[in-house]
Amino acid sequence: GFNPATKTFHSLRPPIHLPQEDAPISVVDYVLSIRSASRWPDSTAALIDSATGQRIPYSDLLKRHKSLSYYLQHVLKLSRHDVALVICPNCVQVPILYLSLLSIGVVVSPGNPVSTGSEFARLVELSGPTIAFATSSTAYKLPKLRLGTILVDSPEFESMMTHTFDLDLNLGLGPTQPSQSDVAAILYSSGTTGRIKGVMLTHRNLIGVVALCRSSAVAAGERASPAVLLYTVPLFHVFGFIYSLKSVALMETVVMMPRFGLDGMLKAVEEFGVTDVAMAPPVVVAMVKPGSSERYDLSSLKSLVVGAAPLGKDVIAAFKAKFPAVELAQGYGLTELTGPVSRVLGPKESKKWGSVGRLYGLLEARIVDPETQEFLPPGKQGELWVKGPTTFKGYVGDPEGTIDNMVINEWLRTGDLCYFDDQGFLYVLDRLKELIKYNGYQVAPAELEQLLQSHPCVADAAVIP
Ligand code: AYL
Repeated sequence: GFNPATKTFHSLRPPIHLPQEDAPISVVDYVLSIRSASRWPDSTAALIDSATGQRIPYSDLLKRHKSLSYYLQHVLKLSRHDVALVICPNCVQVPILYLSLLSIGVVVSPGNPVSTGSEFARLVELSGPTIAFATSSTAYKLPKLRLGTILVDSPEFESMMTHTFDLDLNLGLGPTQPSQSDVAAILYSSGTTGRIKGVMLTHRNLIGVVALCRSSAVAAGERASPAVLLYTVPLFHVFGFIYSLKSVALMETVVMMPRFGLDGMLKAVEEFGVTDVAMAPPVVVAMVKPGSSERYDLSSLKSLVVGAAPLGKDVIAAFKAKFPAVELAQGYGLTELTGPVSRVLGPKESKKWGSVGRLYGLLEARIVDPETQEFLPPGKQGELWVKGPTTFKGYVGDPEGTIDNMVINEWLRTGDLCYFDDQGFLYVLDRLKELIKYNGYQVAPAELEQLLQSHPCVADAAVIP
């Protein structure tokens, strides 16, 4: 709701309670504490590899996580504040690796596996990792690090996860126990100004985001069986990164696709009874093209969570016509806010076509006139500012002091042109910096892209000034 006195939009979702800020817990402690309250049995599949059909139940995931954490800490001697690069395509080993590194306070720094050698050199320069985890197809591009590179698709890694170290010793974490204010992850984003930046997220940020993901799962109601999620989003990007944590917290089954392709995705939906798919808009655009999906049985699908870029109204209309039983839930977020900011929740809200939904609990927002800096009421367009416990800690290095410009009195300037309607639904028009000036008018590239995408012969489109 909008408070006219403070000119602030408050979340209309139920309040969310976070652990005490000074409690010495990591995001993994938090995830596992939620998990243990779940009503699903530990035989539930945690991870399925869509290529090989390998299935790892939760009981096994926990054993692997414990074993790997022990190895990282006591054999490799990794400890709190060390940085580990993770350069892997989506695969079942990665979520287990994330949990293990995070639980011993090692900073996880995942990069895009298709980056070039010089791009990796830049990541290394930015975040100073001591070790890298990669696959045999990506390792050759990495510079040499102090502790080298470990291949997650090797038999050695498999035995690090499955070797029964004497876990009963219960050595405890000692000095490696992270505190919530520790940096947990460095994600890379080119942000609004082109050059790649390392976005530092703390355990507190990640705890906040897992809590808000859980709250929307609670609000959506209990399911008769565990959700089966397919990630088409990469695990190195904030969307996939936080999903890999929230899925464990909610005991979802995650179907991992190493290489994205539309047919592979649809086949996996049919084969594994996928209920939810996390994706970016181009996948929705591809799904609605005639002839793209008719050959598959997609009856298990309940919802698509679509975020990370604008989704055209025509695409939404075409999707609803073609898949009337599937909920199309748009979400909006950004790396600097640890991902999710708003989402559409449930069939009622999804009637608000084109909206990216309502603010998650824990968050407040303002719409600010870019010229006068005035705070605007519902219905008026301006830059979206957001405040909450998921605001990032800063950029690594940051010699230009970018964050001073971006976070003002705890309010994060998103750089997005948005408005709220009078029921608290958020609409994203475009990125302020990308607006095209044409004859003095502001033209949103997203609007032109949507028009082009609506043509049946156009697969996808990007518009630049
Ligand atoms: P970054 N509609 C329009 N633009 C969007 C949307 C959307 N639904 N979502 C993100 N953007 C744009 O850091 C917007 O300009 O994170 C925003 O500033 O790669 C920028 O993308 C941020 O890009 C979720 C839901 C994660 C969304 C995300 C988005 C992550 C994109 C988790 O649950």
